[in-house]
Amino acid sequence: MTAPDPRPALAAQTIELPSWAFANSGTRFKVFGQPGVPRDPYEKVADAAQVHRWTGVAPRVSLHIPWDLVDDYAGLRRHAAELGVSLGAINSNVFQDDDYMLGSLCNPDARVRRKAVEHHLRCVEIMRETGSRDLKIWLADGLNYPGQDDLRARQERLAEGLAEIYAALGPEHRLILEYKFFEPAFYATDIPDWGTSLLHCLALGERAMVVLDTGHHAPGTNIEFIVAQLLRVGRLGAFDFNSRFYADDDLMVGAADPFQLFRIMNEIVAADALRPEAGVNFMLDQCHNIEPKIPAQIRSVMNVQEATAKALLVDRDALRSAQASGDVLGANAVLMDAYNTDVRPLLAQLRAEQGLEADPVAAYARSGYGEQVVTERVGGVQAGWGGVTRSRPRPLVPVCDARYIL
Ligand code: LRH
Ligand code: MN
Repeated sequence: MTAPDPRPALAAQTIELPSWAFANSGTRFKVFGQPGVPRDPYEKVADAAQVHRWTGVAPRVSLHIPWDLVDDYAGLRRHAAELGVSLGAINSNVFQDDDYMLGSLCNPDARVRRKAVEHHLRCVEIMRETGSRDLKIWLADGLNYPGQDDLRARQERLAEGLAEIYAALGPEHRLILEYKFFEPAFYATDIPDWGTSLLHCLALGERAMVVLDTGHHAPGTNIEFIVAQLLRVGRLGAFDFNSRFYADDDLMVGAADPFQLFRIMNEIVAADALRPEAGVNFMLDQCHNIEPKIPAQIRSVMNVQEATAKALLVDRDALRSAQASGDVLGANAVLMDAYNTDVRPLLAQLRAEQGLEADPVAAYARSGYGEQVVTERVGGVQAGWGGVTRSRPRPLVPVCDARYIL
């Protein structure tokens, strides 16, 4: 009783990268700039394409509006295609405008709620230009003090706003709703947990799905249980993968708790939800505050691949019979055997079969792309969580071994 060859499933796996991971990011204490950081969405997409170039499994880049505002989304889409990638989920942003101090879709002020709905309708228009399937909504909405607002009334306002946004989607689109148990609100968050997100998704319709960000749970939460439950009801739309030691640290996925990532991917494989047709969008949502961003994204993609490979090596027949016979230690041992398997040689072999270098991080370092963009990206304003960058597309001249002169 052995597990099937995991390579076909691994070769079919895709991981979507966040444009904002390539820009400057930080904490309330400091945002450190780094040399060569992109100055606009075109350069962010070019950096993301490097991750796909060396891993072969990161063909999509999700955008965040207005961080990735451009005049010509069809042009950005073409730019991405020329680099071998496509544009993924469109993330709305109703958490940085002064009007949203007391909330966006949940705000007591109808004018502000209107503004927030309009922003989402604009994001839906952008999805049509970028060819994106998912509208990803995370709301910072919440309260800092008991009594500040009516908890139930806010849910009614939220449902009303989401319904108008959902109605604007095309049949090819999905609304994916992210929850987070706290921050920036410190007393109550309007979408704090998977249950609240699921309730709103069920009320909206079948193309409304839950986003599970692995950094958005109270310490000690059994995240793989939530994964199993959402898959059971067919409402797990996407992951925002990252890892954390304390709060929403947005560290590299698998860095803080590789065993948790394995347990999550084990539920995915057990539910046969790794297949692209199963509709779960595996995305990263990370910030590389002090580490070089492109290698960190490459490492993160490799961490997901390793956890997935281990999950695919679980001997499901042996597990089922141990579980059925109440063999507690036996069942746990089946899982631990897979987890303790060194899958790096298998993944190196898979990359070789895909015409890729065995070690993507080393291959990227040898490419010289990192040094090249440092010399080229002189002047302009480095991108970050702040201001809007509008820029014209620049002529693209490919040279040998995949490096591009902008
Ligand atoms: C909120 C969040 C959300 C994004 C943002 C970049 O914490 O996880 O997914 O909009 O980070
Ligand atoms: Mn997230």
